[in-house]
Amino acid sequence: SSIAFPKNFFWAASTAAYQFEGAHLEDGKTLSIVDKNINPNYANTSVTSDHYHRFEEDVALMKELGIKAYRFSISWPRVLPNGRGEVNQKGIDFYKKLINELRANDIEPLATIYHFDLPACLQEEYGGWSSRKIIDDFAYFCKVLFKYLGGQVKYWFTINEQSNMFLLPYLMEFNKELPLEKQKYEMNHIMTLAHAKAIQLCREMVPDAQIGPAIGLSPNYPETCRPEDIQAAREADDFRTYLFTDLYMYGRYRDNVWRYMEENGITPTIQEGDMELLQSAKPDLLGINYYQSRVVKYASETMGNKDMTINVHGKKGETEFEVVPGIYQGSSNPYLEKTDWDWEIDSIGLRTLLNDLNDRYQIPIIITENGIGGVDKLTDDEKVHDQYRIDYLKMHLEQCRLAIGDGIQLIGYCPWSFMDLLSTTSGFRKRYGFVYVNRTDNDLKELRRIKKDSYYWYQEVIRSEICD
Ligand code: BGP
Repeated sequence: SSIAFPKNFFWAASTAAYQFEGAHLEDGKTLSIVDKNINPNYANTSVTSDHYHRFEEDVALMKELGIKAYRFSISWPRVLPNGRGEVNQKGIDFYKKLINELRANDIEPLATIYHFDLPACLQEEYGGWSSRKIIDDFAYFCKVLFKYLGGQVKYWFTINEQSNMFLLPYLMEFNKELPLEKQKYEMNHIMTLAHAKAIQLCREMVPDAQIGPAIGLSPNYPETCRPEDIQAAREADDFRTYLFTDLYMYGRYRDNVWRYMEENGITPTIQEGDMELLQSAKPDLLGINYYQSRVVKYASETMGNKDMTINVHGKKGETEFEVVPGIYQGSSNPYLEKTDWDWEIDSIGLRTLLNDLNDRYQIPIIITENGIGGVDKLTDDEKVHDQYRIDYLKMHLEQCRLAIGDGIQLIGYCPWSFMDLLSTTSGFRKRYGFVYVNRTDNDLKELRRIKKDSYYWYQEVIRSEICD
């Protein structure tokens, strides 16, 4: 077809520190809240893929794969073991070496500043994201990164999936004594302020860099053409997408979301200067993590509020949907195939989402995550036949291409994940990588790297820039 991927498109791949590095207490690093709270039924964060010790071998595999850019995250407690104050030279050195290795191989580093791993000491000291004290500590962490790494890193992502931290409480620690909903909106406000500070600092310290959030988003479809369900789907977009993106892009709260918070007595505390700060920090680009779409229908006022229960065992049907009384409740899509973890496979939803965001914001977009988690098997002759992953990525890339034809300024695609790594909910049973890591939850084996079929497929896509 006549639609081509743009010149200098970032053919890339993604990882995150606590899921990939291991060495969770090495060379001065202290524990993060995810290190402590990870599901104890599966592998923990102590070794994961051992990237900390094998980064040179891993970058060589990236080079051979042909990726032009690599998205990784920087561990806050590795760089600042006390959350603030003295910089851990060995922590900074690790990232410097990694970045130099990437640059030496012509791979553009795309760095995420915060990917769920708050230093546990800050959680203990003042409750982490529930306190405005974190804004200064986060700003200090950003300053350290911009000072030591800003010369080499020109693409930054502030916070990964603020939207999901909000939806999936296992990524945050909440005070059990206080109402959960109230805490979520408060933390969301504080986190957005921290994100805005990071953008301000980046402008001052690394003026030639580009910076934005990485948001986990799904478009919401109505379950039926009942007008109540159509309205519910629009409001689900307001509560689960535009609440975050309007704050990032315009520094304002959606009226209907604000009204809901007022009616329920859960508005965040807004101090003088907050909204001005948010308005002054417009991102240069949006990072979008896309895995699936969602279906919703109207939920009556009398229903109880309910969080989503996610499937952690990989047995179909375990997911329980969210309920926001008077607004919407989640439902399942009978037209879509689902993964064993109940994630609904919908490549067209990605095109829909990209168009919705572009209509609203006209800003460059990069897909910071997209991929499929499943059980992979190593054959006796050392192969991994992950055709289901090739099928998934191929469909989604095709929709990216169509979205480019629609006029979306798509600048890159970072599948999740470059290599197998720890799934936060399901350990090493649920894999995402182009490269297999030879270990299980309980047996580290020798952690050898083995290229899957999808690795060779992606290599050819990057070489030809054709996605079939
Ligand atoms: C995103 C996270 C990633 C990654 C991915 C897959 O929400 O940003 O860190 O984990 O989802 O999720 P999971 O490993 O739970 O399947």
